[in-house]
Amino acid sequence: MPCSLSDFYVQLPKVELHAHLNGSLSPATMRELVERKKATKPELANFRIPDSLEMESFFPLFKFIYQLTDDVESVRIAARNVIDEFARDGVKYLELRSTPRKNEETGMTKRTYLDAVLSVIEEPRQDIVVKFIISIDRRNTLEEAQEVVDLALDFRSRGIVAIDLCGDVHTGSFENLRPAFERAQANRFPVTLHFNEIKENMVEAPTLLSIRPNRLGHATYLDDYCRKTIYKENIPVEICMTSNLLCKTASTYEEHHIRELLNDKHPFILCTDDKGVFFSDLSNEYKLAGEAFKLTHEELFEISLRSIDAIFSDEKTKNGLKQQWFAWREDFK
Ligand code: 6MZ
Repeated sequence: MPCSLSDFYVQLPKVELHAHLNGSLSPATMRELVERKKATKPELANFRIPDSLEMESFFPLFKFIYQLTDDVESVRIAARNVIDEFARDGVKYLELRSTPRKNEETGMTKRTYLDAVLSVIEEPRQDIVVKFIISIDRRNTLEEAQEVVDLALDFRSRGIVAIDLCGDVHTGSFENLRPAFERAQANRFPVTLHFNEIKENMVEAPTLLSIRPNRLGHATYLDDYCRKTIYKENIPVEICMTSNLLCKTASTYEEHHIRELLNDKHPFILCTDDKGVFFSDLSNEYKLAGEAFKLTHEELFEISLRSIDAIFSDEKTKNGLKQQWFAWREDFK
């Protein structure tokens, strides 16, 4: 596919399937929210996202970010800005994810948090389709995880399409939370799990795979058993290259574990993870993958097109998106 445009990566229609709401706040949104909070929390103005991270320093960052989104109006602003930014970056279908949070001072409950995000997702727009994945945090107790499933059931008709397991890779255990995931599955919710993001997580891989997840996040470290199972069950992998590089679970883009998936033609989806914290939009992730693996524009188009098969939506939505992709390719020739 010839391309004379320098912004091919932005123009390329894309789907984003692994984006944490609070990790996706751009610097501009953070500034806007700091401004809203300046009367009550002036110290927030001094915070800067560091440009060098480790897994250990990554999760504590959210202690700061969560102070910016501790009331429903801020959550609404955050969600709207994040969706606008993805749309401007050429994302046509987005599955945004988040763990509902409460704050006693502002009166925000998990329910009003979720309502705030979903009310933004429901705003009619032509440029992007947005769905929501509700996240269970590894730090959650089983009771809290079941509360997330209750919320998913109550709010299902407002665009909740799946359940996710996320959170600090050094804490918690999936085994404790398993009954909540099984209940979600019994209620026909697909499941995506953060999987083997660090080597130490590999011990729980057989348990995670035993619930037959529909997608996996990262899947950075794969032993023979994991690779065979994932390939046999054809489980798509949500790939977040910059996130892995900055958190130092991949040493270079060229050596990123997407290389094996590409060679083995296993389905994967390029995603951002936390575009605000990692300063990388989805168009940039496509550019980085293209450069690292010498992919042509046609190959990148195919990667984007194939990602549609992994979305948590019905065949009609998938077919509609594919038509949109083909129409774009015709225009672009
Ligand atoms: C695991 C991650 C993550 O839910 O408050 N999160 N969990 N691995 C990662 N890789 C780097 N990046 C983000 O968004 C922020 C939350 O998403 C999870 C963490 O639980 C973080 O607190 P929400 O919108």
